Amino acid sequence: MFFKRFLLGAAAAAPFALCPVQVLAQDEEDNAILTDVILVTADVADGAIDSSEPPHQIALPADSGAIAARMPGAAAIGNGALSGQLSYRGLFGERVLGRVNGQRFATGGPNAMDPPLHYAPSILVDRIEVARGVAPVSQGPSLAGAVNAELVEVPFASGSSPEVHGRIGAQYRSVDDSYAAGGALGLSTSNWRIGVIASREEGSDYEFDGGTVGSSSFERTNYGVHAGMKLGDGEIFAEYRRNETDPTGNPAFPMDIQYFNTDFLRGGYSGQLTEKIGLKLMVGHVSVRHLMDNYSLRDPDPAVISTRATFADADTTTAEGSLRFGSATRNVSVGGDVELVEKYVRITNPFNANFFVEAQPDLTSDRYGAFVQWRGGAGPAEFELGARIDRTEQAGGIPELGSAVPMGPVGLANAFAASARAANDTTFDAVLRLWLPGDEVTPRIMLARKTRVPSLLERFGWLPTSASFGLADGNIYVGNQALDPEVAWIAEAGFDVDAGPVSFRPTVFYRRVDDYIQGTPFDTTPGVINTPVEMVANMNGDATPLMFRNVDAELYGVDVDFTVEASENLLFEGSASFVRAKRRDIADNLYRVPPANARLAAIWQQDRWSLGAEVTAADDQDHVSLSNDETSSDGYLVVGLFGSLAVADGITLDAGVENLFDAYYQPHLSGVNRVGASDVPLGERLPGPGRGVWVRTRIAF
Ligand SMILES: [Cu+2]
Repeated sequence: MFFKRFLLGAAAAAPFALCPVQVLAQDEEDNAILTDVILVTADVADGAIDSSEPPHQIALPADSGAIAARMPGAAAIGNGALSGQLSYRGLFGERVLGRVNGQRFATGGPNAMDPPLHYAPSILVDRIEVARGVAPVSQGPSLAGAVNAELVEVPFASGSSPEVHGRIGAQYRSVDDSYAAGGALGLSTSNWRIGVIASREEGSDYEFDGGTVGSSSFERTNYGVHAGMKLGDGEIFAEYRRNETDPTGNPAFPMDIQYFNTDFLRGGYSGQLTEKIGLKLMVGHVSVRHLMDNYSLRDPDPAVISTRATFADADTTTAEGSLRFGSATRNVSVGGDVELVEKYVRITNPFNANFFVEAQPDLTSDRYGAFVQWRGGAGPAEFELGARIDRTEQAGGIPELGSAVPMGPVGLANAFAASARAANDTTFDAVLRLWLPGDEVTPRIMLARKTRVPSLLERFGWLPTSASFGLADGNIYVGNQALDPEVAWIAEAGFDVDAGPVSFRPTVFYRRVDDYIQGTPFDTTPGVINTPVEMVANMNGDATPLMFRNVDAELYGVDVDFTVEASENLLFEGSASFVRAKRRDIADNLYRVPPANARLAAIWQQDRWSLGAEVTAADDQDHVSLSNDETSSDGYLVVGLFGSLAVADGITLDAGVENLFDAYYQPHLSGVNRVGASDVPLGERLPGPGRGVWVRTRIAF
């Protein structure tokens, strides 16, 4: 389709082929229906993958979630330069599954300072895959959507002689005086491959029309090694990768990142055992070590007694395997997966060794799952039908507290120690997709039941704190061991038009979430401090704490993306999204739901260069959550300019101007400022970046 022409024209046929070794042929063939793929630093699209390529149009944000947020139905939750979450059709947090190189893992920060895509620096991302609607059951549990970032890798050699491969990118962006550099380099033959990846990013506090946003700087290093060897009709692969995030601001949180030292290890096999039997195996381990505090990066310093440094660890061990019987488009897959998670959080005061609190004392969550998925056809219709079952067993340890901790928290810790500290759930998911492949129009429907087991924090957060996986609403939350899993009933319908110069893909959806987990007033007398939880919360600055409880919600909306090839040289491309999200049990809206928004780009292209402009617009958002004290926001319109030049074979130069008119705008999903020393007032929604220029080069060989 047209995207690919634009892509190839602009990139001048750079030779670095995609290497989808972890993707079986089936996934490629069905990809256009099941998955949206955004190429990020990839230069040549796989023929079978329907892909779009926004990064010619924007400065690569350090946060690759912000790239995924350009897809229809998606939006970016802003909690810091490296802490962005993907909102999909009105839901975010742990309701949207995030993976890197197909690997599931638990993030470390109790406030999601490291959401999954924290570990996918844009400069290292080959492509981002966003499941259209919901993910197939074969990808494991995920309530409301799934995103996977594939990092650059060295491919097998195309010929019989050894080859050196490299893909390197570098960018400068003026609005935060940031640079990013990184890539992959390695050696391969047609039978084996070995490569290293590395990246370094650094940026200062970003500017807007009105000054500088305090505590918004960032710093991150990644490096790793990967290897693969052909075995039969498949590949054995292994990878080690390390992420070192250095001091990075989180203006929407009470603390900033001091470090994330995170190791990723994975290995496995993917291939065909016989012509009709495919096998996928993967084992992995991820270990997160994290420190955050409320004084190193931000000013003014807190009082000595309220100075905090919090350590958080998360370890995840995964194993998954599946067999596929049949051909690429007519088959049955069966598989099983195990995900073992351990979490630990310890709050300290660096000025007082006797003040420490184990807010998450050795929490564990062990999940065992199995699925069956049938890919078939019935007359003119194609379908995918899958079901899965998961057993999750969660438990919490006994918190230790220092001698300087006041009686209030000590009492809550004792009460938690005396409680059950354990919960088990069995959940069932099912997904049916049906589509009628046509020459120009492909109608499609999807029906799903999806579940989400409460997080360890939602269940075992015994200490009232602001930790809430990044809600950043200023409320103090406490966990609830009686929570039930969320159950979403999902229906969507749409069609894909691919008619010569025009493509057009609208979808309408409805999502009914039973037992939706939401913070609700702790007791029936909110504001009257008559319980130990309210006393401790009040000491921490919130006299009206919320407790995670099961409520009921519904979401509906419509989104679309399109391209129009107006002439040989002129392309229009864009997307638009609308979602409405409400509680069903009371008259309130869901929290942090994007307003109606749209994006439209016009691109003029020649063989070796292209120039364009992009407009991003959002409506006011007045449907805000009273439960989360959310404020409404105004609409805005932001314009950017961009250009791309194929300098030589494999060398591309991109440049642009962001926010051309230096508009002051506050994206609704941006957090609220909590940093005193900032040109943004306390409590004000954080503005988007002001005017700036950026330049980027990519080299592939
Ligand atoms: Cu943190």
